[in-house]
Amino acid sequence: MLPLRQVWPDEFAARYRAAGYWRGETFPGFLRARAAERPDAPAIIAGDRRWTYAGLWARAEAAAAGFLAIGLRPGDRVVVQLGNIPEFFAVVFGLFRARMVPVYALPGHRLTEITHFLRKSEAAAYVCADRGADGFDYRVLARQARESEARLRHVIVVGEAEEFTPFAGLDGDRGALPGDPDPSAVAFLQISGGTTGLSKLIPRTHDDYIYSFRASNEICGVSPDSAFLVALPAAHNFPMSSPGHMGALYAGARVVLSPSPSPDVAFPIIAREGVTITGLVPPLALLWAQSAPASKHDLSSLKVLLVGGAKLTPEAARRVQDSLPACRLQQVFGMAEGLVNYTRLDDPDPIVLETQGRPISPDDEVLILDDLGNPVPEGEPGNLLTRGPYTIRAYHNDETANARSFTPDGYYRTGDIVCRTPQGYLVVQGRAGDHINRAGEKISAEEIEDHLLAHPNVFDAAVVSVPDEYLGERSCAFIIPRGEKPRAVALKAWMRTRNIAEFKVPDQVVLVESFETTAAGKISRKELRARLRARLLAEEAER
Ligand code: OOB
Repeated sequence: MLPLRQVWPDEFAARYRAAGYWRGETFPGFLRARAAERPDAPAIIAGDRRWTYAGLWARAEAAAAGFLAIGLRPGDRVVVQLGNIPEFFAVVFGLFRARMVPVYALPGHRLTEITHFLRKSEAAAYVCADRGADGFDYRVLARQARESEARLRHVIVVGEAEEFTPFAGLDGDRGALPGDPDPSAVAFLQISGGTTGLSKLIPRTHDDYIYSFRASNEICGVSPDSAFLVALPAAHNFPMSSPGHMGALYAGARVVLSPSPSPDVAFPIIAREGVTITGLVPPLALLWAQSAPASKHDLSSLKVLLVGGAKLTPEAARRVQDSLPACRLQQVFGMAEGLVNYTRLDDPDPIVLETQGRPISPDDEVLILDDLGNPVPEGEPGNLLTRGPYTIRAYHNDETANARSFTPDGYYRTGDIVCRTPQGYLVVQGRAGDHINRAGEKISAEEIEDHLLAHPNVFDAAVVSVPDEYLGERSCAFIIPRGEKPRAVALKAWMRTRNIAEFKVPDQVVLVESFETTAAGKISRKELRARLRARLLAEEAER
């Protein structure tokens, strides 16, 4: 099994420790401490289910002992695919407690993605629910995964387990539990937005990740009296750590789970639980802005609304801020690889509405470079590169991606094009890579093109992003047919049989006779996508 590592050079590690960013805390360590300090305080709330800090810790220890009892070992990786249910927390803290490593899949992922995570992480187990909030039966997926992945030794199911191991029955000898992990060890694997090809695995350490949400708590005003609403999927980095449910648990605050981010589900929960803070992607924030003024639910407890994951335009930001006057909008521009920027709660309106914030840490190093690697003049757009106390230095098990995504001196190439204001705030202008940011879900053009090319009537395919009023961006697949022309609906239906997440199915399909070539011959994929996109936009503008 490949070792899990995330290593900063010694002089950087020493600096981050000396500055007090890395304090030697661990996930099981901080939860045990909170459970001792405030055993009866509510930790997790989901509908009528309420777990106290002591209850959550006891469940995590039972799960940890149970994982060991069925034969899993410290260091094992475990793909976790759970929605916004309390068991998510019992499972992941159980894994942390047993020194195992969660690999965070999203509820929308299907067999293709899950198999990729299982393989890439060399996982020994997969944890899922019997069914998702949308009714999807994960046991069917588990059966298929087990067939193709010999290494997968255990499938653990929350709910009706059928032939698999029921999570509810897990328990074991607490005396067999190991001591707390090394704070500089990898705590979990997060997944990348997948800008090129398949998602990469992001190893985050206890030290680095805990710093990112502890500092976020301060920036977002999270205290023990806060109640954080998890409206986006709990496994996504944004609701996990900005400041997220992990920030809330670190603070001893309440984590309130919503099965859906839609206003009709989330608003009554906000009113009932006195939610004080939450995070949304821009399309949802706009939906909330539309519904809030006429809502019969009392939303006055909500003090901070974080919006990020995709660009929030100044006009949209204004609408969101105006619709919730008692609540402060906070823009957040972050990435699962590390760097997170926030507008600050006391920033004046123009900064909050027009920028995507500034970095968390004084030691976040930010470079804005032209395509040749030279710094751009102040205020000009360029490629954003970064390194710092919670930005990874390498992906797991992916030398090709590492060579492409990191500079020799350890900067991560974010792929984003940004400008920096004189006060150090970043304004996102776009991105260099070919991915589609569909309402915060990142889709790799290359990955979808690969699927399309497997269709017998597709000669060639190019996938591009097009601006979309609601989603921010949607995906459009240009297809050169071969033989019988495939119909758009049929092609989309066929894509669904590829067992991929629904958000990756192209929103639009355009058949063309050929792709452009230049006098010099074939043009690059990147150039081709850019031209096709421009052509589509020009045609749409004419209509
Ligand atoms: C968050 O994380 P990822 O890993 O799903 O996606 C990161 C990418 C960024 O590189 C950027 O391209 C885009 O998402 N992005 C934004 C943005 N926030 C993220 N683009 C424009 N404006 C923003 N405010 O999406 C994520 C992780 C932690 C906190 C927030 C978002």
